[in-house]
Amino acid sequence: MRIRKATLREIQMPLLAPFETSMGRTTVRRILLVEVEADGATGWGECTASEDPFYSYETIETAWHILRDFVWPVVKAREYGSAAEIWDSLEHIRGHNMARGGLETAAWDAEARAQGVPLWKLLGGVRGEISSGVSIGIKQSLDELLLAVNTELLAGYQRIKIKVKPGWDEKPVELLRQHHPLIKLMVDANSAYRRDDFPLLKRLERFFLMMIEQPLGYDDLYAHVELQKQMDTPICLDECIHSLAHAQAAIGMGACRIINMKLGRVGGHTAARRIHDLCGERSIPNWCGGMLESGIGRAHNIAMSTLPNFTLPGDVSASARYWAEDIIEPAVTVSPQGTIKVPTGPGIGFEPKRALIEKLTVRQEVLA
Ligand code: OSB
Ligand code: MG
Repeated sequence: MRIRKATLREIQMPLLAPFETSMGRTTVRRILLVEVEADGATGWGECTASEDPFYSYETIETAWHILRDFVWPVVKAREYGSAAEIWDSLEHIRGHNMARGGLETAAWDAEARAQGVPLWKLLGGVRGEISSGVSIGIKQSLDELLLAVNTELLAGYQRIKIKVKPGWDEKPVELLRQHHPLIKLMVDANSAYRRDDFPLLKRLERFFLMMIEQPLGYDDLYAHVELQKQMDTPICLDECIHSLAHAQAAIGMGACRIINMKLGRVGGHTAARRIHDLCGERSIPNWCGGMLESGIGRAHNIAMSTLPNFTLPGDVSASARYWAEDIIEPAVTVSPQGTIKVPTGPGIGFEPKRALIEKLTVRQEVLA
C-alpha cells in the first residue's frame, strides 16, 4: 500500500444540545477529518482530539501539527504491505495517539475499499449487529435527567451511562434506580474524584451499577487499584489506557475489571486490536467508547465493535442524537432493540457527504 496524498480538514459542527461532563461543556465540535488516497482508493478517518486539552493533552491543533510534521513524512516515504503495518512505523512518535489514529484509521478504510470488502471483516469482526448504549451529560436538574433517560430507554438503548461529578452523583443515581431498578446503569466521572471521595464512591455500591468509569486521576492507575480492592462494582478504565503496556499494567495490578476502548485514545485499529486481544485472553470485557464523533468516527467505532471481545453495549449511538445532519450517508440509526446493523458495503460502509463536508470545512491542508 502506497499512501500518495492526505487531506486534513477541520469541520465545525454544532451539537443539537450542549454536552456537559466533569471536564466542561461542549456546544460546537471542531473535528479534524483525515482523507487519504492509497492504491486508487479513498479512505476517511476522524481524529478524535477535542477542542481543549481536558480529556487528554491532545487538541485538534496539536494533532494537526503532529500529523503534518511527523506522521505524514514517515507515511509518505513508505510502502506498506497493508494498513496493519502503519502503527508500528509510527512507534517512535511518543503519545499523540489521536493524531496517529486519525490517519491510520483512514488508511484501513482505503485498504478495505481497494479490496472491495467491509472494514469490519478485514479487521476480523464477528458480528453483523452491535449493542448500543448512550452517554448522557450532566443536566441542569434531576427532572431533566430523568426525562432524558426515559427518552433513551423508549428508543431502545440497552444501557444508560450518566456523567457524574462531585455534587452530581448519589442523587441522580438514586433517582434513576428508583424509577428503573433493573436497567443496565453506569456512571462516568472523567477523573473527577480523589482518595477523599472513596466513601462516597463506595456508597454507590447499593445501586448495583454495571461499572464506574474512570473515577480517579487520568494517569493514576494505582489509585484505581486501591479503590477496586474496596469495591465489588467493577471499575472501567478510559483515560488511563493509552497502550498495550497500560492495559497489561492495569489488568495485572487489578486497577479495573473492564476496559473502554477508543480508537483515538489508543492510536487506531491495529493498536486497539492488540489491546482487545489481550483483554480477551485475560477475561476483561471491552466496549466501544465515544468522543462525540461525526459519522466518520462513528463508522470506525461500529467496525471495531464487531471484534469478539466487545461483549458489552458501547457508547456508539444514533447520528440524530447529536447532529441535525450527519456527514455520512446513510446516518447511523439504532433499532428499537437498541442495536446498530453493521453495514455490508466496502470500507467503513457509509459514504461521506462531500458537499456537506466542504460546506462545514473551515480550513484544509493537502499533504502530498
Ligand atoms: O469519557 O467517554 C467519555 C465524550 C467526550 C469525551 C469523553 C467521553 C465522552 C462521552 C460521549 O462519554 C460518548 C459519545 O460519543 O456518545
Ligand atoms: Mg469515559
